[in-house]
Amino acid sequence: MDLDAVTKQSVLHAKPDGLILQYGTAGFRTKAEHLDHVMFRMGLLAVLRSKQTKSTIGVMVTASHNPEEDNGVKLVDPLGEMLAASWEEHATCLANAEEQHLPRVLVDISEKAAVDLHQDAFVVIGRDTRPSSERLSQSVIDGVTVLGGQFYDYGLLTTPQLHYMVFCRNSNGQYGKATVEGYYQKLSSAFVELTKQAFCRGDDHRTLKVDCANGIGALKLAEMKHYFSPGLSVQLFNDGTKGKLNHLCGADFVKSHQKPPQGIEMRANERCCSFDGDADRIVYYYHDADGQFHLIDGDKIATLISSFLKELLLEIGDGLSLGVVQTAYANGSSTRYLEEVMKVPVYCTKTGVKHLHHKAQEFDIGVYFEANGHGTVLFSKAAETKIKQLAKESEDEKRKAAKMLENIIDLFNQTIGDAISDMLVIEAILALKGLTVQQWDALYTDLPNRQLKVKVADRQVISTTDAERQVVKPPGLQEAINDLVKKYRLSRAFVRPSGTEDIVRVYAEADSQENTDSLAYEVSLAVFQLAGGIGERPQRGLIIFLKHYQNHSLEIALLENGLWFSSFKSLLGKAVE
Ligand code: 16G
Ligand code: MG
Repeated sequence: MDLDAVTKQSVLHAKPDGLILQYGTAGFRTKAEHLDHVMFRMGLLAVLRSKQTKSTIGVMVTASHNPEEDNGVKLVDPLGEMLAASWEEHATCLANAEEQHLPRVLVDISEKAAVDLHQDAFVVIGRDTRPSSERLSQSVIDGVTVLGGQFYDYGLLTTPQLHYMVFCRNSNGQYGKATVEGYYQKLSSAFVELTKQAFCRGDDHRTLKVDCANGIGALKLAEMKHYFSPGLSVQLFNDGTKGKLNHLCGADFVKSHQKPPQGIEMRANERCCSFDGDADRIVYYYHDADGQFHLIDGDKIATLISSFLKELLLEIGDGLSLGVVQTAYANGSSTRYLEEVMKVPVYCTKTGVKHLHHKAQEFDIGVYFEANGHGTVLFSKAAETKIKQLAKESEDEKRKAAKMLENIIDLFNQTIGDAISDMLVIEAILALKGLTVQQWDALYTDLPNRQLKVKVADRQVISTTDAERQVVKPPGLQEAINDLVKKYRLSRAFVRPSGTEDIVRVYAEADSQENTDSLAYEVSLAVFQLAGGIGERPQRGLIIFLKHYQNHSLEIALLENGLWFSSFKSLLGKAVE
């Protein structure tokens, strides 16, 4: 390591005094103007990780669904997975080292992680469409080159595409060709093969409206759509030509506000979906004939996919295990449906893709989805081999099912949740099963739920256990939550410190929206009182304004904890007309 060269270069990417950042759930994320030194240092770290693993490492510059002014960075490990936890600590140390300590921290990491400094290093880089991303990815490149690493800059990519590239390179092309073209071809040919029978029938499942959050998903889907048309024709909205990234659109907006994005033309019963800013999340939705909005989130996506896979597994009859992994945010109705109706084992992990991903690896076939629409399906090597063999050797029906599974394996991006890949899987299943979006939605009815945020002086005073469903500290908070939950039917509530924002998140569900909102409010208040709340105390929902809405009903918007949430249409309905 030429530490003098590092010191010289680092001055050009100086760390602002006193700035402390943490490699969180999805890497570093903050205002773009504070990230130059972090990018340079993540270039350095990627070289060390590459030398240590003797593999290609990825660096993605993105802040996903955050506002356009933010940015972020995360490292991708050799199998296309998120960076190993022990290296997250190294990342945090390196990012926070004062200028003069940088060489020592680099040496420390190399020693602790037993990095062979003579080994070659190769790093691949991708970035989203934020105005700051190009400059910041150049800082990553500066870090890589000053430590003598080789690199390939893919330029604009979705996050899942970068994960795919890393795995392709480290599997010597076995997973696919490490080019954007290779990605389009792999997914599209699996989709076309899988849907052959359905699309011959000429049903009307063929158009889908996609809200691209004014992000990278729009560019990539526009390039890719010719590969899978005419089987499926996608119509892009919020493609970045006019609007601002993630502003009033995208999967995160739709999920958290439970309403459609701006900038999309929805007709009754039309199937629509939204990607987030870096295209690793997807949610579906539609308006019914009465103008009511229906959200189909990650839980329902997991249910659709698991039931399809379970049917195919029964047909091939080979005893392969199927498991579903969720987080505490999964709607109680989805868990009940999966366990009691579908008889599929369900597991709960902490929030964050890496936790779900690792749990899902324990099954022959592991389906994982967060309610927010992030997820994929993992197939073990043994399952893949078995399925491939059955697709060649077995008889008729069995072979047909095995062939479908074979194509599904190729259609999923197994490195990480991928909005484009998930969209194609969902479209294929709906077409093959002849299901409308309403029929899919009707699998079960979501319990009313509410998420709130509480500001506290230090969110780390809250620690949790049992996959974030129980509070351990501060004392008395869990008991208070238990007492509040007991007051309502079908109720559940939990709180956890956010990994991406300086707040505590509160989740509640119960038998009615009114009860859910009361429970969420009461739990917020308990957090405020017992965990050092700051600023304004949580307030019960206030009716802020009433206005006429389509077909003479009323829209009532509520403000709670300073946050706008939900519009209840027809709440007063005809009574006021
Ligand atoms: C990150 C995670 C996402 C998680 C979210 C939780 C990845 C790639 N992304 O966006 O999975 O749901 O954080 O945010 O891991 P929170 O901790 O602020 O609730
Ligand atoms: Mg994202």
